[in-house]
Amino acid sequence: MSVKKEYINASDLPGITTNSEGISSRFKVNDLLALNDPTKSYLSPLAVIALIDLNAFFAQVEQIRLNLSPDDPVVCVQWQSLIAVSYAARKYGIGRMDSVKTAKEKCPNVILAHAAVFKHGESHWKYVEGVPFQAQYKVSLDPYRRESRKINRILKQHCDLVEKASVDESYMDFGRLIFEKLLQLFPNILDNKSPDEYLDSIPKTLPNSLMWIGEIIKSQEEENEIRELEIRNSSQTQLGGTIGVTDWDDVCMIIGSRILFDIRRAIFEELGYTTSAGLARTKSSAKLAAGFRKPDNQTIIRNCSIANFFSNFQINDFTGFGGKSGDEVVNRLRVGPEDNSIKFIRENFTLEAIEEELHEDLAFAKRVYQTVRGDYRQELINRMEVKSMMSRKNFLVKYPVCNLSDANGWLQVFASDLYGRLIELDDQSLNLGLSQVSEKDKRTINRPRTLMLHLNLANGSKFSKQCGISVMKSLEKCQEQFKSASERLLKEILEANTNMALLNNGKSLKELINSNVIPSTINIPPVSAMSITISNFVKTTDSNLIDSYAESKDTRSNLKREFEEINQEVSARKLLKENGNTSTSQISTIDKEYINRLFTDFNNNQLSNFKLQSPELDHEEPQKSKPDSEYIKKLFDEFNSSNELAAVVDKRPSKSPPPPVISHKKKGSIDILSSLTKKKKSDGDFLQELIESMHCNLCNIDITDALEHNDFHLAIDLSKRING
Ligand code: DCP
Ligand code: CA
Repeated sequence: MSVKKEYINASDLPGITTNSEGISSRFKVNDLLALNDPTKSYLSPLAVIALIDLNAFFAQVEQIRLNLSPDDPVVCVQWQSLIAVSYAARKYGIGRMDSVKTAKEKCPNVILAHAAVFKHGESHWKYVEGVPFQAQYKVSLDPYRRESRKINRILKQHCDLVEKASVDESYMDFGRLIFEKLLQLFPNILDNKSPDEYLDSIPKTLPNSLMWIGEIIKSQEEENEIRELEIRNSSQTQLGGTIGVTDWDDVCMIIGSRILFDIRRAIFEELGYTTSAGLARTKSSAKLAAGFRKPDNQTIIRNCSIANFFSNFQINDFTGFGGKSGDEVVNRLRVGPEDNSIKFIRENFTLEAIEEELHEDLAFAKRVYQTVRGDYRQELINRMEVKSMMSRKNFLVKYPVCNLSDANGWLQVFASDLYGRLIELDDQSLNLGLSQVSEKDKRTINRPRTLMLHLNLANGSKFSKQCGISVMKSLEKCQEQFKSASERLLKEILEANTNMALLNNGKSLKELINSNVIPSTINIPPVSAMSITISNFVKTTDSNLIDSYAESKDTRSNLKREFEEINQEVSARKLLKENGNTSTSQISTIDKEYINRLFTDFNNNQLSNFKLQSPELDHEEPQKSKPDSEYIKKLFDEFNSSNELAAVVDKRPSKSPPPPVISHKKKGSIDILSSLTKKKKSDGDFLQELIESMHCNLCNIDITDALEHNDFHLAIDLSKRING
């Protein structure tokens, strides 16, 4: 039933008459109680699982964004291809296989809405007029993910157990909602009964608040009955009549059909999207049901109608049987070309017989047996198991990437794209509605530990290189790390595998970088495709993660390398100044702003340290020395304020008088820089001393993390060199 239609007020109708006469219930008290337990409800014979699927999802998002009507023939476009086709456009025979050109031929008024895009070098996607130039842009799916999150939020407001199956599909387990409603409508249902006892049969007439909503699939017997009635010229109504309600499983489905409609209606009213949905005992049946009457409808499969409903499908239509595995089952179980594979297997094979045929995989054999009966029970998973994420672009043959700056610009785009997808992953992990998951588990987040860069050159050679990356809570920091790590890998691949000197007047990549040549003038062999893949995800609770540049050896060495690069920048800057060149435009990437950001991040970490230490948030967080953190925070405050002044000074016109001397020392504050003028031991000795004594003589404080404190001094040293 369409969410745009008002449903008939069930209270105005007579209660549904059931066919329970003389039939005792097949269900036990335990089956009903299981509904109230999210870890068991999917196994109950009374289970009610829904699947909601958005209609022509990307096209609907674009239609609503552009303030168009559902009757406008909108298609969502990526370059010259269609990625989603609205139902209004489908009326013209347009499908996903069409191109922009053929779609226009079929419907000259077709509305082409191009997906949002990242521009080369930018970290934010945007919508652009017309079709963007493919060589300069990469499509972003962020807007659809964002809408998907809004939809899922609504689902979770209504239902405690939601599994997001794809960008526009979610399963829901209605167990608790149905249990509650059953007890409300039938308050005596559990009276004086032990868990192993059978439930009473359902009443002859159901309360008149209960009515079926949607397309209720009939059983074979019901269809036969209809045919007979038609022959006798009787009229049929969609309500009651031939839709048998014989036991509590049917009552559960009636209640579920209303819950499902209310959720679909909420999505429509709050966001404007129409959906198609299915309701059945298992996920796989609900999935088939959702696709049965599209768009804007819901299909309900009572247990008695499973077999009849399945006659519309073949085994290959079930999730997991689509490819070779479905064909294998058909071949191994000798399904004839004329047979309906589901019916054939159900009627000709016992479980033992299937196990015999598929003996090398007994679990799969059992799955086949259960699937053809609509009884393959799968638990709803409330989070996606991510193994890896890739962001990639194939460059047009005419426009390969030919210089380092161009390549780095795409790495920026990939890093931003992955960042957007990690936000979505966090959102899923942190907003779980699963009541069986403990509060602590609900805060589990996923972070990648490995980054791999793939590089395809136009001459056909392919290279890839990976590196470890630090696990950090801040996704912004992850994004920065993706960018810096992939840029580094790119340089390493180029250095090791290509003859950069040949393309750059005899200079190696190292020489070019060291002499601060502008990256856009550093030629690289033409690149035809490039991607970043993040993988090796680790699960951790968000409170366990305190980002720190001293967190791992990896980060520490990254930091050191970055500092070295900064040093090179500084020397170059000095050199330029000494040579009377005041222009800083040749000095690339890492500069004071970057260092400032490092410091700000460090500062924020210190703050988040404090927050995470609050007992109500996490008792297990190892306690850090508060005075130490406070002291370090103070130092950074001072650094920041002095640096702000320095930044102002830097912006002066080139001919203005020299800047006033700025004192870093504030009244009552600790003089960091003067403390650092005390001769510090060599870095290695200093760290060793910190580790042994857990005390810093320079700051005169006890420390809890020697590595972190050492890096703090590294940073201060650096700041002194840059600002001093
Ligand atoms: N999608 C895509 N490329 C594909 C398949 C899908 O980009 N090959 C995107 C666009 C779709 C969205 O995923 O809008 C959801 O995919 P569906 O298969 O659910 O298709 P639609 O939602 O577009 O249509 P339907 O109403 O048939 O579900
Ligand atoms: Ca869809």
